[in-house]
Amino acid sequence: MVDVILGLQWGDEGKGKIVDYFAHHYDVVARFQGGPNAGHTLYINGEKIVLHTIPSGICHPHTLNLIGNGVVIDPVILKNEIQSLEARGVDVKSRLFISQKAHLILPTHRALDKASEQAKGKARIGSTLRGIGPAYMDKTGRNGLRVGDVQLAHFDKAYQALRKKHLELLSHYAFEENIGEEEAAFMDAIAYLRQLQIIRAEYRLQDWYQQGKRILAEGAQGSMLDIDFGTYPYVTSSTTLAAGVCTGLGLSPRQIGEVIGVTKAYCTRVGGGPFPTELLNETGEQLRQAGHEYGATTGRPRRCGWIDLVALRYTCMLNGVTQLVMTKTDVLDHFTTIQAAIAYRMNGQEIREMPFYLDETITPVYQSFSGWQRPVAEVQQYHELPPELKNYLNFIENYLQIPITSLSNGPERNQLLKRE
Ligand code: 2SA
Ligand code: MG
Repeated sequence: MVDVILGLQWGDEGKGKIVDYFAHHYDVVARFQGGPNAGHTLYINGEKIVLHTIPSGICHPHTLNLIGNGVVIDPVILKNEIQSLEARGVDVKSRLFISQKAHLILPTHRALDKASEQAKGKARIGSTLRGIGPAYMDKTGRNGLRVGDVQLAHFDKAYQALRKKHLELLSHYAFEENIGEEEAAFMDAIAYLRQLQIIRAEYRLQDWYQQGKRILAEGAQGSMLDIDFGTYPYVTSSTTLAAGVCTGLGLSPRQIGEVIGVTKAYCTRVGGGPFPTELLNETGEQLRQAGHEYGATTGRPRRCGWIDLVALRYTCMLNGVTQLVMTKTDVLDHFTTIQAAIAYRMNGQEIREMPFYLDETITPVYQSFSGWQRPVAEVQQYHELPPELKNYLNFIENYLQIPITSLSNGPERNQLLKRE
């Protein structure tokens, strides 16, 4: 069976660390959606590594790593990422495979992303400006260029045609950008890409599956950023849910096994859009400082708030989550009181379902918990956790009706407690 690890909130749940931790149980780690908008941060022997495109299994020498067809690739970012891993002594090229069917992000996609955000003004999505939206628009609009195209004679012509279309669009936005330099880097990176292992990934994945290789699909962003079920239009442009594993890798639904959902002990969001439990006060700032909540890709400060169980119950349902991993519990160490949203108040009524449109008139209904007020980062066994934390975890498990099987209590690979 193919297991899945994905984020249940608005991204940055700490999936990178969890995938890296679980990776030694797997032979293949595959990314199925998103692109370099993702920032998966790993700490290995005190060294920080941020991955944007390459699966988080890459630091385990025995794993094969696959970038699936559902991913959009910026070849310049991919090249830089490979080179920086190689500089750290990681052997990448023999263990990295790329689907022929993954779409390319062009320099003009990035310009279009900027132009579109600028034109939206206050209503901007707060995109990472990595060209994600425009690249997926070209995919569904049937204009896109795919990785396999770089191996074909028509590539230059097809590139020029798409570039021309984009420049016309940009002129409508009255957006001028000199893409000359970026384009030179892009062409260099395309030449580099041609030397990588570009494969018919859906078949090879099936071979690996038949050979009994253990496969892990790694999600990016978070379920509340899903194009269909997230807080639309403040979402990303891909299917971030478990359903995306099938379309983004070419697997059948019958091949999915465990769905491991990752949630922070609290909640964050970067970019615009509704966030019912957001704390625009001192407490929110405390969470940001204690949790080092700054975007791994863009460095933007993340918005912080309490855990939202209405949203979590929704994303657990949509993903068919079989077990939960809670991260960054140590960030709550110093709080005297901790809160969790258990319902929303909307038009004077309490609801437990995600409304069609989340606006400011919707307010969370909180349940309060006493904090544990001592550091949990050094705790080695689950049963040694403070009773207040256990109480918090039990409440969440009961609410969601899904077990929390691991708890991450610090950034390092070894700071993870398995439930006995
Ligand atoms: P985009 O760039 O078109 O996908 O942006 C659309 C929305 O999706 C959000 N988004 C993210 N939210 C959290 N983390 C993401 N990755 C980086 C990280 C972000 C960063 O790991 O920290 O470094 O800023 C990510 N990627 C996209 C985005 O904020 C928009 O709201
Ligand atoms: Mg991230």
